[in-house]
Amino acid sequence: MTSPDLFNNHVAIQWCPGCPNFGILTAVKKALAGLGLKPHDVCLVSGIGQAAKLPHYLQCHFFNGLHGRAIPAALGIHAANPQLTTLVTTGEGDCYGEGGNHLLHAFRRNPHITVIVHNNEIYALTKGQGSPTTPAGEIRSLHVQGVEASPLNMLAVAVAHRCPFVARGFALDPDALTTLIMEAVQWPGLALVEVIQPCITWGRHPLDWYRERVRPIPQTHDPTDQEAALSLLLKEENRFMVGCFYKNDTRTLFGARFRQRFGDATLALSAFPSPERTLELLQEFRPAPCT
Ligand SMILES: Cc1ncc(C[n+]2csc(CCOP(=O)(O)OP(=O)(O)O)c2C)c(N)n1
Ligand code: SF4
Repeated sequence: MTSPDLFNNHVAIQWCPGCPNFGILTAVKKALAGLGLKPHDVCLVSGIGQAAKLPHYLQCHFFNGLHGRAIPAALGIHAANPQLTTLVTTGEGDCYGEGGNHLLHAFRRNPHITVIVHNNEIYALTKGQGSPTTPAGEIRSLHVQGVEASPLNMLAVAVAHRCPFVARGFALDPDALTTLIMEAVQWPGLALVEVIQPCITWGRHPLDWYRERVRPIPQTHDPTDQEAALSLLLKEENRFMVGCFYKNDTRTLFGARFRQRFGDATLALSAFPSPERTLELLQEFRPAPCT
């Protein structure tokens, strides 16, 4: 165990005061420290959005990419250096909307990375438009007659595709979320942790509305039972149920297949060219001068 304070940095936080994203930030720091990790062991990857700002507020490696493109970047980072603990922090707009395709294919590839999805059911950064999880009928700035499409149930999709670890947490319960993230990071394979993250600025309900609805998965649930996990997730009344729905450690890892093909050494540690060779390589990409 290390100290969560090791992950503190001095960047001014741009979230609204009191935003539940602060609870997720606390949980991520505590989980990394609880696993005995130090900042140089960790790489956080994100796209664009309020959730995607989380890596700015931690002392560790990070890559802030384009909207929706965190997963391919994380996959590349993990392939290049599997010794890094790689996590994606993202909003449901970023990850289920613009980047939904990448998440679906990550279910197939099964890299050992953890994807934490802050689900506030809207695009918060761009001022509260409907997102892939907004309840149908909810009126939003661009959906003046209510959202027509039905919300995406990505945890059910994940279980259907045997994503190795599928869980839901609550941003207002950072202790339980810390435990979930610790287990997710350690789990061999892709881990999807969706977090109920109310938005206090553009959301429709006060925080107590969520506190009254969030409840744990029944203790009798067996998370190794795929059909039982799906059956819980397919019930609309369980959309505020938190805990681990599904676990599976039998699938081949992306990293194992990658190493089988390219050898044991990691790209980052063995294949780094010298600075001189790097300049030569870059030169090859320079456009020829116009004639
Ligand atoms: C290619 C592209 N499309 C759209 C945008 C505008 N945009 C920025 S963030 C965002 C949505 C963020 O929503 P979400 O991922 O749910 O995160 P939140 O802000 O709610 O935490 C959108 C549509 C963009 N930056 N780039
Ligand atoms: S707009 Fe919503 S999600 Fe964004 S920082 Fe404010 S409360 Fe949090």
